[in-house]
Amino acid sequence: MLELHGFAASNYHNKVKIALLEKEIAFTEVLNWATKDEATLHMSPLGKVPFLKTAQGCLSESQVQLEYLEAIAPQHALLPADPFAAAKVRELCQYLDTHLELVVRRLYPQAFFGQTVSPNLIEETQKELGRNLAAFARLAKFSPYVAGDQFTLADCCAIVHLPLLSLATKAIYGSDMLADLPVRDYLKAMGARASVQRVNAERKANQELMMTRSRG
Ligand SMILES: N[C@@H](CCC(=O)N[C@@H](CS)C(=O)NCC(=O)O)C(=O)O
Repeated sequence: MLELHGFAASNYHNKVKIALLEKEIAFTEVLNWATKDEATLHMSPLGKVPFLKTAQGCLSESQVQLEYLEAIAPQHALLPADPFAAAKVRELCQYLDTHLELVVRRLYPQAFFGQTVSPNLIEETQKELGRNLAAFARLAKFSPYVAGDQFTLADCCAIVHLPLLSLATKAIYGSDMLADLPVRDYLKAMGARASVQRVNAERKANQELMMTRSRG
């Protein structure tokens, strides 16, 4: 059986977990806090989570894992059959992961972990996010799914990244940089899905465990 290694408070872990649940693929979760021990680096060379352990070996990088799941289990397709429409979904995934999440991630130490981020970086990040969000807004459909009328891999990314973008920008800039997009309604609708309900419940439990760990 497939093993998903990581922790349930991680947005990238949850991106893959939503896809596994939506596709009804059997899997077990193995807790790994993104440690850098030799055994983990053997499975995920940067020590990042999630990584997926298969009968043939391990795969790091969440997007690679989603593509693998789509290839081995075509049921409950998360990519449209039309090659161009599928490429548009992949384009949205890349905007969400690379141009939004990876940029806003610089703010997490201050927004969520009581550390500080340099004022220069805070200013630079605001400019970059402004530009990248305007670009994302040109691609995102929210009708009702992020790529259009089908639940896709892009929703697996949007459901886990957009709440962090709202929270972090509110904490650092005093206003939600996603406020002009229909993100709240979108997330509310996605929150009705069984996959998302399970992921959110397990995320909350794992966040509490994280707090206990950091105190101890
Ligand atoms: N590009 C990676 C990003 C994964 C990632 O950044 N995971 C975080 C947890 S949310 C992590 O492992 N952080 C620890 C580290 O970067 O060493 C992916 O898509 O899987």
